[in-house]
Amino acid sequence: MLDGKKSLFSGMQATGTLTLGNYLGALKNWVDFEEEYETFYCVVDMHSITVRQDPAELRKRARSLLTLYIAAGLNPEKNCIYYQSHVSAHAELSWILNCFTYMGELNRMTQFKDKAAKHTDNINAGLYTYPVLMAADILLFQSDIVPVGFDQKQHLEITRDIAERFNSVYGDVFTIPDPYIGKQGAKIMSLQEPEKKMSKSDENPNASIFLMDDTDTIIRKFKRAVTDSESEIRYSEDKPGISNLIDVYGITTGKSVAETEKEFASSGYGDFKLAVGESVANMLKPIQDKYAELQKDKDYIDNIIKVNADKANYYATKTLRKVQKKVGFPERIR
Ligand code: AQP
Repeated sequence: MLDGKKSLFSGMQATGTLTLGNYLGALKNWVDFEEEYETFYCVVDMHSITVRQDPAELRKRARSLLTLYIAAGLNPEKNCIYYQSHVSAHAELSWILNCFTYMGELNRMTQFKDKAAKHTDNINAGLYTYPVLMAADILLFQSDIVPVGFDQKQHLEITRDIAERFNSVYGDVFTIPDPYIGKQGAKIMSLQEPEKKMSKSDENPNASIFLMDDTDTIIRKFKRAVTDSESEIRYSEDKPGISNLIDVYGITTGKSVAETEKEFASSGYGDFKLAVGESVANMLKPIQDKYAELQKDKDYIDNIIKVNADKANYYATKTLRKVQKKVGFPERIR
């Protein structure tokens, strides 16, 4: 709760171009909350450097991601859209929360295990304490809910544990957040390895649909999507490729699994893949057009960055000061 209003935080890393997974699992849901909640949508550039980044590229991607938030429908006057690195309270609270987090808890995090396996030459402490910085992001804004994809559920659980531990020592300092995981699209799978989630940093570009892919590329990637040797369009655990495409088609067209299966009962995989590709391309086109338009207006985006960083700093500092006082840091003399 912030000033008597329910509060929400979410963010994304500027580690690559957003995928259809990021969009359907998280961003698409964000636009529904602006009336009921005080919302904070962050470009988590501090999280991004847990994996080596090219500095110029990171800056470019971060701005592009912030612009994409708006292009996808977030009104920057109603939603606080900002860069994590512009609000130093994220790092300061993260340090304090590190002292309330056990290594045993961090050792269990599957994202750390996955990323450590992928980046064996750079298993840094930041990658290990990533969930603590994420807890700080969320708790700074006294968030009631955090809309994320299914892969982030474990990080939400550790956030709750850290907050409860802190509150049990110092009283009701933090709101305990709940994850908000959409009913559809919570886990979109790779088009090349459908047992694995779609990821923006996947090295195989055919595995992911990027939000800026043009229609031909989208259709080509869906046509090449790995499926199985049968030809029946049926949702089943042993058909992860086709089931993933049925999920995507369902979200983009609003059709249920049964409706999709019926619609394509006498079609082959080729026709179905084409239909999925076309429905995704149609969904993304207006976002791509809006993005292109926004990119031309540098002053408008600069102003959003400035105004919203001030707002985020205001609320974040309020929580941070409270926490600093609780743990025994001396008060500032003005
Ligand atoms: N495949 C997915 N299906 C549904 N939701 C997904 N999300 C990520 N992948 C899928 C959700 O997107 C949001 C952004 O996540 P992030 O940028 O913080 O990092 P991530 O979860 O690690 O996403 P990626 O795409 O896999 O990034 P990289 O490749 O850098 O690790 C989150 O809400 C996430 O749940």
